[in-house]
Amino acid sequence: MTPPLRIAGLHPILDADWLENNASPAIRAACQPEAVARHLATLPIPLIQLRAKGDPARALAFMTRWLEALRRHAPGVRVILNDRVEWVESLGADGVHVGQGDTPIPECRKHLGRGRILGLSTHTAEEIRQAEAFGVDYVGFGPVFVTATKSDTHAVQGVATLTAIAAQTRLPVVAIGGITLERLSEVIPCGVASAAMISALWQEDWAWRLSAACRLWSDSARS
Ligand code: TZP
Ligand code: MG
Repeated sequence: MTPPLRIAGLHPILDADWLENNASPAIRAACQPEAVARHLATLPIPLIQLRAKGDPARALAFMTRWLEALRRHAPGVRVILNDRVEWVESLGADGVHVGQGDTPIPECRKHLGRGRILGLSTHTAEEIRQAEAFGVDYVGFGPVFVTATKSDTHAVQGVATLTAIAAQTRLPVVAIGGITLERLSEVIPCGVASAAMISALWQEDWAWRLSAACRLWSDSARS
């Protein structure tokens, strides 16, 4: 039987550009797959996304390395790939997250079958309506705040738009873009299922940051 789709909570993205190029040497040294995977296994994190733009050989090496560590040390965490739907089967990933200009959704679904997760980046209410018709499992929406991690982003949406979008759609919404631990406290009350984070998570003290972000989610669920 297909396991129920659990995506609620923190949605960490392991981004090759950040982890291998942009972060400081100290951060790069600190963010090692085995240690990260072991810590993830102790947290209520349902899924993690691997993102590697550019050179396919480098992207494949990055995704393979992280997937191996995650499968070995955090087998309960589902792993989805950004863009690379064609590698989901061969790498044994749990799904894919695509953007508006990537492999079309019907084609992705054909690759994935029903049991795997399919997420789509959206930036407008119209794109979300289309996503509902396509039958994706969740929509990413953003950038909520200014971000330096992705240069070709759409206009900043803000929390008021995020709240309106989350109220309008039956799909789980994953907020993304410029979300720090402080801002996570503003994003969670917007009615989103999840929040994706890159640069504010993967710092030297990533273990503390992951735990703190999870605490914010669980505190909000209790209140
Ligand atoms: N898509 C929209 S904004 C963004 C992506 C991949 C980057 C998010 O990174 P950060 O560091 O959490 O702002
Ligand atoms: Mg993409």
